[in-house]
Amino acid sequence: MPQGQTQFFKRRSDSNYVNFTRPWEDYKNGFGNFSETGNFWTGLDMIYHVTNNRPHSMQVFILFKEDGILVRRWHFYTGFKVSSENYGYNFTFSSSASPGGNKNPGIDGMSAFLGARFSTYDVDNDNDNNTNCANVHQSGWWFTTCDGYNPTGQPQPPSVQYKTSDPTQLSWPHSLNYSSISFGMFVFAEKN
Ligand SMILES: [Ca+2]
Repeated sequence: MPQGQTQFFKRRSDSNYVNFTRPWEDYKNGFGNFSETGNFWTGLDMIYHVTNNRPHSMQVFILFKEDGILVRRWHFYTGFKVSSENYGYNFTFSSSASPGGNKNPGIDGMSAFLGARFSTYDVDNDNDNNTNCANVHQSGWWFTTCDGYNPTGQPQPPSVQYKTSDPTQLSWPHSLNYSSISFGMFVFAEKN
């Protein structure tokens, strides 16, 4: 891993199952298997400190199975910063872009969550007054409404090609509505 790079989180379907239906304290402090291939969440406090210490960019990667072929797609965010717990760990960024080079472009899914406070099943900060969307999605995220995407949700096995209406399913926007097999984020220090 290049210097100054921090894995934020990764969720993938494999036998190394890690539960993401977790309380606030776990999303704050981190959990899971931090090996190279693991399922883990680094912790919002850590990402807050890292991204406020110096400017960072953030990369999202999503693995889809598209007509039988595994395709990893990317989207990039510059000036990515997570606020402290007092502000619900809401995040900002200065710009977003598709990757250059040989990386496949992915759709910007983060803008929909801009300004939202983080939510878990025991801390409801979403915009739905009647429902805890983290409970509906069985995960933790900067949820706004309960019918949106669920990046920390349950990954689908490669045999499931298209996204269903199951709100617990890992999901990220795709123009052809493919289901997500794996999702991850990492942050890295920007060059001065
Ligand atoms: Ca709610």
